[in-house]
Amino acid sequence: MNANRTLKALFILALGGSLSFTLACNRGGGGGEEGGDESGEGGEESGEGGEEGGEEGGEEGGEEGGEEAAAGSDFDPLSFDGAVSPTRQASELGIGCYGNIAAEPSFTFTLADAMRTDINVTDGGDNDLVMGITGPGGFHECDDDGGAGLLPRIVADLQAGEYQVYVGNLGDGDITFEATVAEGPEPFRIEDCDSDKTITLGGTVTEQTITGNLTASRDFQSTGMQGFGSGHYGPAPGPCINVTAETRVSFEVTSADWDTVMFLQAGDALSSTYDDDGGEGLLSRISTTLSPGSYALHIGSLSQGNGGAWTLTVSDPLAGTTEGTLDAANCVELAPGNGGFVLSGSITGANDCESQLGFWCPGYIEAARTGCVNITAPGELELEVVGGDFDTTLALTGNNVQDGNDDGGEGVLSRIVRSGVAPGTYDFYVGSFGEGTGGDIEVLVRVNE
Ligand SMILES: [Ca+2]
Ligand SMILES: [Ca+2]
Ligand SMILES: [Ca+2]
Repeated sequence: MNANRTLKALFILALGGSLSFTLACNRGGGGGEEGGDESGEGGEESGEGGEEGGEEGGEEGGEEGGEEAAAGSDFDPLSFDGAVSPTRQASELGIGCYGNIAAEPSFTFTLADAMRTDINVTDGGDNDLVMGITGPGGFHECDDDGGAGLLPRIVADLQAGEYQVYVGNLGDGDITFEATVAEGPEPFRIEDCDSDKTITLGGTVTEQTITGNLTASRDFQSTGMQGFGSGHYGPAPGPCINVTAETRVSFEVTSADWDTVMFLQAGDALSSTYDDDGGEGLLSRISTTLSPGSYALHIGSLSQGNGGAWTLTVSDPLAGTTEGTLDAANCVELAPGNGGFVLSGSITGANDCESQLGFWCPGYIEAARTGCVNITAPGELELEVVGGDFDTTLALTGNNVQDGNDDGGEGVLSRIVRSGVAPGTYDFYVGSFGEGTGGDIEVLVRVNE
């Protein structure tokens, strides 16, 4: 039973907020954790784990409040059950929390060490349960339907400390529940990528499409990089990417009927890239320059429970373009399918963009436009800073269009894509996020069908 790793998990059974029982639970052994009960006022549990252990029958070695669970692969799942009479909105816990919960936590648990934690709740019935968890440092996370059916599930990388779990009802009726707290699934490993979908890049890119299927993204699989690559990924790994020479490449989800996210996993978080809506609508796109090495690409869902068929287009983002020079005095003529241009020049950001142009745009720009495009037929206008070693910004104006962007391109570079752009003349301004800074830039201008 490993008493030296006993978790003191206090369990609050709140009935109408006026009566509660505090139960001590042991980790280990599975099932039957609930010891005797003691009545008390709600809210006393915080920070007082295990006091008056003598009253908590049925537990072993649980008297020492300081005992906590050990993290690691030998973590034994914890079980809880209870009832909740919702009295307040879960939104009081923080952003992203829905439904109704009780005043007090449904149960609490303490982690001795950081651990990827998997919390599941069920009522064995038809209620649309929700769950929220709060913890050290103002941590909170909530879920509605991340588990099976309408049940919530939270998988999170939790640091050591005490956590309060609130089980609730998306509606407002009383509920009973059973819950488990276990070690979460392993993070993605690059070497587990889908070798049947290997993308090999050797300096140049031949356009290709790859199809796949995100099955049941409610089977949440964290990317394993906390606060990074957020989303809900399926149990199946994404394509392998094998880079043999530095390559500029674009990965774009060109077909999916849900709000995709995409995570390009490199060996560490700094080298990895995440995108939500860089593609068309809510679809994802990552345009980047990859150094030789192994990568994995994960296509997931921003929301839990979504999924289905996806199509990924892999291409050279600059394919078919013609090199040119940025010229504020003359407009570049663009038509759908003419390939577009990569224009070179330099800027120094002096004037606040929003003040100068009169609409929202980030950073600092020059008094004169950086360049201009004359579109001769309707299409999708693509404007992207594809070269620059500083934090660029971008503004587009003309013909009833006003748009700004900071980091829509690669890294801190900028990108604006607008579909259904009418023929006419448009000015663009490349700026610098920092006042008075700048440097050499390359700007892609293109109109797509
Ligand atoms: Ca739910
Ligand atoms: Ca998205
Ligand atoms: Ca930027």
